Amino acid sequence: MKRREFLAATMGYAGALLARAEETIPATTLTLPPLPYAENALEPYISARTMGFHYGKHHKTYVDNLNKFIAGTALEKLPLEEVIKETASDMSKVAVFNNAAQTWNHTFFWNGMKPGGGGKPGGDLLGQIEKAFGDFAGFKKTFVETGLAQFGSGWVWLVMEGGALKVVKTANADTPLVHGQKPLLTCDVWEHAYYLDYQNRRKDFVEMFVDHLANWEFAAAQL
Ligand code: MN3
Repeated sequence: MKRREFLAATMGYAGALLARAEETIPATTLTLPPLPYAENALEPYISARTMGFHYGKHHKTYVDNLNKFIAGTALEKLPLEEVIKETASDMSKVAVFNNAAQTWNHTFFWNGMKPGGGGKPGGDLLGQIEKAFGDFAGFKKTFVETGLAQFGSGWVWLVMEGGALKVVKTANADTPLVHGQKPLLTCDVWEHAYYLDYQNRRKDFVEMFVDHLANWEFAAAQL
């Protein structure tokens, strides 16, 4: 599909799409985005060794593969989010989708953590969490249980859908972006995210994410 055909096929949100397409770096020049902190900045909760593999190898490979797959196709002119939406329901492009979505999911994950993060958010976001989950402890319980309930590789997310916050899980590369949900925060529950530091203890890893690393300012900024 040519770029103009794609735009024509998506006239429903063409205004926003065109505006964003002009602002966003085209996927042709997609490079591994820099981490928002040093590789050792999340220690002792996530080791520099894990970050070295997870960011430096796993995330980089998704970016490299994506660039390889879209080179010379109509997709290389599109911003990353549009590549994801364009390929989400096309089984012939599942490898492109997987690498595009994993590229996006990881960048979102890194930005959703910070040294000295975790604990309760403030302001309007806390109010929204209390409305959806009763209290912050209710949110944490739901987030951890949902992360544990994801059988095999995937992600646990805090999302906004239909004006309410929800916790959802996705398998493998799947992302709320293609399910009409607005992601606020995510924790990677693929084994590569925690195995070097937590071995099989996924529950400890997700609890640690909420208690010590969640970047609530980033989450609030998504609202
Ligand atoms: Mn990962």
